[in-house]
Amino acid sequence: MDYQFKEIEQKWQKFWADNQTFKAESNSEKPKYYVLDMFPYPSGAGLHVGHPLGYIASDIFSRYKRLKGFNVLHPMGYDSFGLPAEQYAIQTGQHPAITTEANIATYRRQLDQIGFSFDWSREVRTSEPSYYKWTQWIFMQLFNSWYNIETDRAEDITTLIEKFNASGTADVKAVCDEDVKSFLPSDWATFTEEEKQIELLKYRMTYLRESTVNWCPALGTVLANDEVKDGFSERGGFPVEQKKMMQWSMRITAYSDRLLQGLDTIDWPEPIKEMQRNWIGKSVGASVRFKIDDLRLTNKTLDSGLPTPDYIEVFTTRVDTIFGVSYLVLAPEHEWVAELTTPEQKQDIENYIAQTKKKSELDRMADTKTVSGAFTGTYVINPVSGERVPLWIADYVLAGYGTGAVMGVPSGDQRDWLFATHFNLPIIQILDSQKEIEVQADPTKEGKYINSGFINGLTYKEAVPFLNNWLEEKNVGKAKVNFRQRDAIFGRQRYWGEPIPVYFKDGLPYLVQEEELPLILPEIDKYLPTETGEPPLARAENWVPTDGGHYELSTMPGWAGSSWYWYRYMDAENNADFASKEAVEYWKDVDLYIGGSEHATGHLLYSRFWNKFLKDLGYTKEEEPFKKLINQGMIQGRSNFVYRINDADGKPTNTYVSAGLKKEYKTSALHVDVNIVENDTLDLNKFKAWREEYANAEFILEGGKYICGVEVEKMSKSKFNVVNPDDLIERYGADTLRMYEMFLGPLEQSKPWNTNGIEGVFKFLRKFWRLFHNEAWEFTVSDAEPTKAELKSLHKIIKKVQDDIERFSFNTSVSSFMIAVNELTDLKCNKRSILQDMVVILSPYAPHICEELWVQLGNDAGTLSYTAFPTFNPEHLVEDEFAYPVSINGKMKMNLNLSLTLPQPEVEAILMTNEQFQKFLDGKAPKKIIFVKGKIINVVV
Ligand code: ANZ
Repeated sequence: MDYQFKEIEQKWQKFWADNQTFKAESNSEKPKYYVLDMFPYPSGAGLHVGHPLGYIASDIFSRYKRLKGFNVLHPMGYDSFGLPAEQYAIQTGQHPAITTEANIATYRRQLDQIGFSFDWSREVRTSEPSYYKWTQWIFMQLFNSWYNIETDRAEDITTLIEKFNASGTADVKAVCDEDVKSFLPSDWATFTEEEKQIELLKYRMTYLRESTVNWCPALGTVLANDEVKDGFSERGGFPVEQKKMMQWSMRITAYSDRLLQGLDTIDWPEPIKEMQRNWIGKSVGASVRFKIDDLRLTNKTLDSGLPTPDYIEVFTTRVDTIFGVSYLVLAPEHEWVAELTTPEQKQDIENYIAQTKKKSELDRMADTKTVSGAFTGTYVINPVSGERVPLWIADYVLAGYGTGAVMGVPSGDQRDWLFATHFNLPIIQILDSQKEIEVQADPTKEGKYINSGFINGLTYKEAVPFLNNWLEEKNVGKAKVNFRQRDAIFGRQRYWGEPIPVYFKDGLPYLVQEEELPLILPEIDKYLPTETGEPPLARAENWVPTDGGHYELSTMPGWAGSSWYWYRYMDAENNADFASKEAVEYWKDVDLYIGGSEHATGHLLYSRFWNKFLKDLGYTKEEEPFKKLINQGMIQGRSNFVYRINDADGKPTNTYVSAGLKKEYKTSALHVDVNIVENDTLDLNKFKAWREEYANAEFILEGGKYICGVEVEKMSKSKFNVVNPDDLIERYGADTLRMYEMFLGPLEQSKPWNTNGIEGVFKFLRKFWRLFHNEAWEFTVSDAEPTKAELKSLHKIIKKVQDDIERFSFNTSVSSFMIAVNELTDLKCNKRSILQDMVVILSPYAPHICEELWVQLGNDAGTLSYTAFPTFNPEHLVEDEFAYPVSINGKMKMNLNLSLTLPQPEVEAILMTNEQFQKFLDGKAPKKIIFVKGKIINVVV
């Protein structure tokens, strides 16, 4: 029979499903291998050809590893909470669960068609209560934990309470809020339960904090930064305000250092590691306190309830420049600005603050040229030099970084230099090697300090530790490490997410009882905030905690469910645990993770954080969750265009000119649906039928054809360049699609989709099928011994594919398969022993056709998934003949083809009977014949 891909593919997909062929064993003697794909958000649009790229690669690897004797876990699921389903619900009233269910069904159908070897018995959906029960459970563990700096790990909150009982805050070293109290054990004993809870909340790994959010009153919701453009909502264009709200936060900063260190132990793409390093942003420097001079405001408390400040603390990475400080700057939002402004300067400062409110933080960071600021009227004292310097505010200082205050060193920093020059502030030269003011000086290359009091004559390396010690001794500062990373906000005022398992009583948060989990997302009538601006969950009726009070109304953010899902796959059905101890011990971590790079500082950072946390509490084993990561490139769209001719007035006509002739006309390029174009040739009838406006279109053709223009763009509906895998599978089959997607180029590279070459891959598979069939398409293989040439072809491809897959170079194997099949076709090879091994080698790429041939070869029991990958034998690649250069008295005379197995006496015998050689000898007898096997024959006469 000819290659009937449709029947074959359906048959094997059914076989795999019926027999649960890819179900990973929970207990196995085999070594484990865990291959994970980033699970998809099931959107309404379904899959396009770009989506499966990574899945195909991971599937090839999984199938290969099974053949190599591993117990492979290769699961799939859905990240099914999220905004699109909720937006759709708002517009249509359709419950997001229903939309989600329908979308998942489409995804599943599409995934099944591609023939993935997923273990569907372990499927997870983050929006299912049986799953989010454990997301909520992890939240509870976080709430019940604190970070102990001494042990450098998260611990149960009870160990903190024990410390409070035993010695108060004296030996507590924690990552916690800044406003924690200092107290003695006797104080703690007198705290009311409420006071204790307030204090403990400042230490918990998840805690409530007032944070600024983008609030859009018209939409009644909080928006993410990327949903806001220039102060307006991206959707609808409504004004967005900054609003302070109490929000749940995750103390990810406790792990900043471990998140950095871990990067050195994992095999991830360097750019992703670098993005995480920058995001965490570790800076080694010092904090220094500048005393406020002329303190007019004694014995007063600020509106915020804090006592009047008597110093400003700055964070600097260049404490060595402290003698060059000529002013201090606060961020305009700094909490003490109003208090520290003198009456004379009040107007200036207020005007300036009003002006900066218009700029976003990003704009402020990006702008390195504009100089602006205002003087508070107040002065501070440099603790090291004793100099009195003015205190300014300026928007180049960000409130959220360091201490929100900097010391201005015009001779050390470009920005400070601009600022000082603009406002006529002194510039103090501090290094002897500076001929003029050298901005952004590299301290390690610079000379010795001058005008710098007691560090005069020291170098940078000497000055920094010296100053740090000095500051600490005098209690005016100390060495400090600062991180750019902030704690992560953990909550949004939306419906379609995990309810946070917390209720409030008397204004304080309490966890629900563990037995109450999952705390089910309640039904509501409308998916919008209430009229008073409360989140949608406020609409839920009869949703009241057993203890009274009210439940938390925000839900978890999109990243909650995906921050631990790889553990659930290890033991997806467990009702008593997020995964059993045994399962976690066996599967440990993900060996290979494939997914997009857009998750660099989101999912991939949060997952590492939760992983470390779960390990600290002893629930899991590994410090890092994903040993190796590969980012697959984006598949871009390949758009096609038609060229509509415009008349002399620029008005559109109804005539379309082929791309090669368009220069002669005035035209407009219009996107045309790539599905009615083949090899860049437009199907004219389909075009006319495509849209009403083209029904009467006329064409100017070249060579009888209409050739379309081409451009590479993002794959998107609006560009009519979306290629759907379903159509290609219908036409060529999944095996062709799988191989073709790999053939497009290196996995990590972004590349345009181009269907033009798919035919070639299809032909290859048909040619492969042909090897097993005679002219009449009857299955015929021979049991004869393979020839040397056949064995050589086979072993070449065994080695190549093995090496390629181990290097994750999937594209290069495809062309090697083609070469091998061509060679075997030329050799007219239909030997069972060769073809059977070929079937196994090709099966990770094109599993359906290979399964079918495997059975036809007589392996009646079915699937080849667990057979062994053929062993490479280098002997078959060894060349058995060699063209020996023959030289006489050191001069090369001729070549002689000889078997490499021949020993010297035989070589000599053959040589002496060779006519050509006899001619060169010219009657002389050789005195000596030097023979080096596989290299040379040297004759001395
Ligand atoms: C004095 C100085 C002299 C500085 C010098 C630099 C060079 P990174 O590496 O990013 O941590 N800074 C501190 N807090 C700031 C804030 N909230 N907004 C804007 N700038 C801030 O850089 C830390 C340096 O950035 C600090 O060291 C401080 O300027 C500034 F020759 O202090 B430096």
